[in-house]
Amino acid sequence: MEMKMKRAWAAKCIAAWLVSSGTIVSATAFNFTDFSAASGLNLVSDAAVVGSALRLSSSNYSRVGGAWLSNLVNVGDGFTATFSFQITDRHQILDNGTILSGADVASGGDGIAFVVQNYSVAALGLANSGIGYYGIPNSLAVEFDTWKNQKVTYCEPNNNHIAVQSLGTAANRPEHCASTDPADPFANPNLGIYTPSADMASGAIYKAKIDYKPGSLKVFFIDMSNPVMDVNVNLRTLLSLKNGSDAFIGFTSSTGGAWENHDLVSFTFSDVPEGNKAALLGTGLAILGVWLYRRRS
Ligand SMILES: [Ca+2]
Ligand SMILES: [Ca+2]
Repeated sequence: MEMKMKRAWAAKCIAAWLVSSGTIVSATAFNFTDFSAASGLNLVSDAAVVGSALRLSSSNYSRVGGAWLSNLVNVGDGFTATFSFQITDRHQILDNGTILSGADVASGGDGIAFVVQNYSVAALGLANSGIGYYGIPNSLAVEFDTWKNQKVTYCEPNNNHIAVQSLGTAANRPEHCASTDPADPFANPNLGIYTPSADMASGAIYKAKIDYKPGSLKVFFIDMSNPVMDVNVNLRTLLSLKNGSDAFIGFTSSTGGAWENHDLVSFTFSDVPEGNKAALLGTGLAILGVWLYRRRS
């Protein structure tokens, strides 16, 4: 066998082994370094491209918007989604009607959510406290919440928290505890909650990452090496996924009686989670090493 053919054969063997081993079944990747060309995204309601950013909801009273990858993606075997966001131009209306802006605003609202759902490519939940995911059935949301809702059953810790929320195939909800109100009963939708030290609505650009493998959904914020949460969840059993593995992924956002711009600055997605990529590379290099060793000897 000639050297070129041998190399091609070896590459095919490695690729075939990786696929048959289940280490990698497919590789779907999206990379939005900015949103000046937001093709492949389905924008809903208030969401719009503004400059090079994707403004999920604008700095106006009670808005709601969403953006979804136009096609279903494989989430069942794991994925990594990395994104950055910027929240600016906070406002707040007082009970007497006075509108505060700039440094007078203690807190804008209501935040941004990364959402996995198998409901609709045009899915959108409620504005105000709902961050755009409240009411979306068959979904899991990672909210970046910038407004403390006062209703006691919301169990909001503060105006600056990250939380993982799901009620399985039922309509999602933003509360962080189970309601004891018999007129408003629901199971506890909160799967994990964390308060970062950085003010998420400071106007700075913040980076976040969701790294999921069955049994482990890790949330990273600012520090891309150490997760702020690691939630034990299996999307295949929690949700009803298309063909057992597929869902829509995207973002939702809302404002209410306090408002601000919620801009998505960048977004990358791969249906091969980072851990598997490292294992994939290591295994591929090991096989290549063995093949090269045998060829030389
Ligand atoms: Ca919340
Ligand atoms: Ca809130």
